[in-house]
Amino acid sequence: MTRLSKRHPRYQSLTTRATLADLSREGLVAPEGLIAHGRGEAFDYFLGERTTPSAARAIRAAAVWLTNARYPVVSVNGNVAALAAAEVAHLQAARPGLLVEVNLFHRTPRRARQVAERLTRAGVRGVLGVHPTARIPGLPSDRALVDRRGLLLADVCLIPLEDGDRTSALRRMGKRVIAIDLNPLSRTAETADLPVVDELTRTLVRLAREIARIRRPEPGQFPPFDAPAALRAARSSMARRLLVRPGRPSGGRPASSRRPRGTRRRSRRTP
Ligand code: PTJ
Repeated sequence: MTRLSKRHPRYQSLTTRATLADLSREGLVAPEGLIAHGRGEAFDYFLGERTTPSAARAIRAAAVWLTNARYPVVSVNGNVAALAAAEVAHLQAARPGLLVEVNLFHRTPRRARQVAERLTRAGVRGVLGVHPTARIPGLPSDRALVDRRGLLLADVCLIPLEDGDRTSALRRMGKRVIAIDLNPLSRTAETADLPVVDELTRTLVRLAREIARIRRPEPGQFPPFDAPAALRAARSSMARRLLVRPGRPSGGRPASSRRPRGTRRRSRRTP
C-alpha cells in the first residue's frame, strides 16, 4: 500500500482510496467500483462528511424496519465488502437473524468468493449468494442472481450502493427496500421506500447502535417513512453547503488563509 502521512488533512480519505485501489488490484473491487467511490466522495463533500439530522432520522426508521422485519436481508457488493465488512458483521450481531447475501453487478464466481471470504473473515455468519439458486424476475443483469433462502424470501432488504433497476425489481416483488446512497438524485435513492443519504460506513455504525436501543420490537409493524421529504432535505443540505461553506464566507477567502491580526502582508513575489 502507498505510504501516507497521518498528518495529511485527508489521511482517512486517502487511506480508504488506497485500500480500495489495492482490493481492486486483487479483484475484489470492480474497476467500476473505484469510479463509484469517487462519485460517492464528491456527494459526501457536499454533505460536509457528516450524518445530517435528516439522514439520522432515516437511519432510526431503518432500524425499526429491520428490527420488525420477519426476514431481513442485507445485500453486499464488492465496494461494501471492501469498505465495511466489519460494520456488516457488527450489524448482524446487533440484529440476530439478519441474513447477509453477496450480490454483484460485475459478477464472476471468483469475485463472489472473494467477497464472501472477506465477510466471513470479518465475522459475518452464513454468507449467502456465492452459489445463486434463483433469479429476480424482470431483471436482465447478473444482479438478478440471488439465493432462494435469502433475498428471494426477504420482506425487508437493505441495499447499499445499488442500482435503480434492482431497487424497482425488489419493490415489484413486494419487498420493503432500504437504500444507502450518497447521491440523492440517483434512481436507487429515488426508488427506495427508505433512502438513507449518508456514507455507508457511518450509516452501518449508527444503524447497529439504533437497533441496539430498540427495547420492544413489534414484528410486522413498519411505520411509514416520507422518502420524498428525506431526499429534499438531503438535496437542501448539499445546496446550502455548496453556497456557503462553514468557515468560508461565500465569495471570501477561507478563514484559515486570512492573516492573523497585526501581521504585515509580505511583498508579492513571483515564484
Ligand atoms: O461489486 P459490484 O460488481 O456489484 O459493483 C459495485 C458498484 C458500486 C461498482 C456498482 O454497484 C455500481 O456501478 O454502482 P453505481 O451505479 O455507481 O452506484 C453506486 C452509488 O453509490 C452511487 O450513487 C454513489 O454515489 C454511491 N456511493 C459510492 N460510495 C458510497 C456511496 N454511497 C454511500 N457510501 C459510500 N461509501
